[in-house]
Amino acid sequence: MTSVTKLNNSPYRVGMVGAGFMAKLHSLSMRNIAGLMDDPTASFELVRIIDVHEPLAQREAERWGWQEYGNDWKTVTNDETIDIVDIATPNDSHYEICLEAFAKGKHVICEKPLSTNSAMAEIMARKAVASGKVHMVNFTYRAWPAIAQAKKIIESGAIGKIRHFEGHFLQDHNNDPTIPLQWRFIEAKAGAGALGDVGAHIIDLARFLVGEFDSVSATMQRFIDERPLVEDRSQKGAVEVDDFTSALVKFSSGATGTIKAGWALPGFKNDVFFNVIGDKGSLRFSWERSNELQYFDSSDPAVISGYRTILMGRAHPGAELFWFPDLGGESGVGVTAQGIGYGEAFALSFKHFVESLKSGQSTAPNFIDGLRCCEIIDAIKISAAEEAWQKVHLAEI
Ligand code: SOE
Repeated sequence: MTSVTKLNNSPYRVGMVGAGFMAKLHSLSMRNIAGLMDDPTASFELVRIIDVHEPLAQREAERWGWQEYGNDWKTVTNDETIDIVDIATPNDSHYEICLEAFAKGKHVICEKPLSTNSAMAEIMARKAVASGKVHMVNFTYRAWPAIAQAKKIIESGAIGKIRHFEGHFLQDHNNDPTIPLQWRFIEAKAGAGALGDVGAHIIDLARFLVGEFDSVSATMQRFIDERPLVEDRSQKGAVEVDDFTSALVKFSSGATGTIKAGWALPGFKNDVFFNVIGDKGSLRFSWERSNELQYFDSSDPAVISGYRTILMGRAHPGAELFWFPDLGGESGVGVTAQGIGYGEAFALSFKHFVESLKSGQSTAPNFIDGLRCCEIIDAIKISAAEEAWQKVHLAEI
């Protein structure tokens, strides 16, 4: 006898605002995370997607199975049946949408950077905390297995007291001067250029792995001053933001660091890189070999002293969601490492979000982390403008 049963689960109902590139990655993650986590309670219902350019919203709805699309984000925040507002719009619009979402009792996930400046981010973080709802800023890379494993090794004390953090996030795509003057090049809309777009991630990772920033000394450069206008490519308009920012860092712990953020540096396709150097060992990571973590242990005998490469697989945080099953061996050594990539990174970020939703605690990178990142970006901008060390102001939340 055949049988067909209708599933009776109650997924989290999501409304997404912003149907650009990030919508693809968020949709992919939300559609797949319950299956990957093997947890039916981790499922999302893609209710409505909004974009001011409605055809974009329609396109994503048709491709990813959003039930409805539109052009007014208030149809998401005002909808009582929606649990979660997912925001992936230009940075200057995060503030208004987030505040309205919290006012209407929604959980919120917001793309980075949280806002264009720390004054607005502070208000957003206060509202998020006061709302009692789950809030997350999508600092994707924290959940990445090699990076989560690096954090575990640091916490275990294996590399000892951290002396120095060297980190960068470098890309080269914006070295193409024919790329038009979209919102990321306008300061009022983006807050910062490479510093806000990719620098936000390396700042977050520096905080995640080492701790709070005390002060910064920075330089900012722009390589391409004008770009074709989006509306009329025969005309040009001024780029207002950085193409490359580098900063010396003093952490509150006494450790020092360097961070660099660039998006017009030939040869760097998408390199999230760090080297965390402690007094007993070191850790090294590069997105160009993103399934590997390099670990150096000073206590190794001299004849085998050197970095070892740990290939990420089922034994490492998050990687166990993917591909080959646990075969039940007891040693834990016979695990597979088939490899994962950028799409899976977002799925892992949504795993963090689901865990927060289920516990009711905003344990994943939250709006306070988003605020701290904006405070550091502001300090870097001031330091570069004044050509002086700048203390990072940490608002009390
Ligand atoms: C584009 O520079 C971009 O997609 C960023 O916006 C992301 O945050 C980063 O993960 C990769 O590069």
